[in-house]
Amino acid sequence: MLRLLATLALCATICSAAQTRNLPIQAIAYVSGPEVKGNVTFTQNDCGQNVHVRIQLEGLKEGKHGFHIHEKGDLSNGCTSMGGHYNPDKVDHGAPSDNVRHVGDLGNLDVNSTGKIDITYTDTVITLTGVRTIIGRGVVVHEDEDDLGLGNHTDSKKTGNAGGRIACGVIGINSDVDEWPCRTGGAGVLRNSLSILTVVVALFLASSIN
Ligand SMILES: *[C@@H]1O[C@H](CO)[C@@H](O)[C@H](O)[C@H]1NC(C)=O
Ligand SMILES: *[C@@H]1O[C@H](CO)[C@@H](O)[C@H](O)[C@H]1NC(C)=O
Ligand SMILES: *[C@@H]1O[C@H](CO)[C@@H](O)[C@H](O)[C@H]1NC(C)=O
Ligand SMILES: [Cu+2]
Ligand SMILES: [Zn+2]
Repeated sequence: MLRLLATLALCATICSAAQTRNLPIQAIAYVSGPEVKGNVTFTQNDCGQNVHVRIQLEGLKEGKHGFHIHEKGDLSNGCTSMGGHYNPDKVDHGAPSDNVRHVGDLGNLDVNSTGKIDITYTDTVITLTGVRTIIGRGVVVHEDEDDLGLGNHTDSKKTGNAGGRIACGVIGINSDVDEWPCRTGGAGVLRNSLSILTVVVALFLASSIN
């Protein structure tokens, strides 16, 4: 009886762990403005891993355009109501590769004469899971180049002085899952390993009773 229970518990643990690992964690933002249209998709293969960002936009002016995750998914006043750059650490604005940067600092989109862009890159700071998930927040495309905190304008260390907001969208879930994985980040992983430990102990007890 004990052995049966232990086997069932082991299966349940392995099955739920496998489910968590197999699923690609995905999010999408439909981005639009008076001229710009397109989408941005975010893919994270597992909790704690880097996020791959694919940007497919058209209707842009040639040149560099600041591209950020802003705090809010609030479109009540267009892109203006999305708040500032998502910056939970309250640090200075920077480049995506800087150690000191806003979480939302994704740099510039470098658009060619076609006005279209289709690029995929990987960011090591943003995440779709845990307490700092970017889901529900905003994606904003700016009129001008983000100076990455290096300009001499007073806004340089706050916004990169990237000018107006020409397009934006809200980041939403795009995975077929009933429960969002690793919502609590590290704690979920810890809970999984604890339940595996419990099963191992149960198996050990069951075999020593027989
Ligand atoms: C995103 O935009 C591209 C280019 O317009 C389009 O081909 C693609 O179907 C869009 N993706 C989704 C999920 O709508
Ligand atoms: C312009 O960028 C688009 C999208 O990134 C790309 O498909 C196209 O080949 C580029 N065109 C030129 C002329 O570089
Ligand atoms: C600093 O600002 C001035 C005035 O706006 C500008 O002319 C100059 O090129 C800027 N210098 C740098 C290094 O960005
Ligand atoms: Cu911005
Ligand atoms: Zn910033």
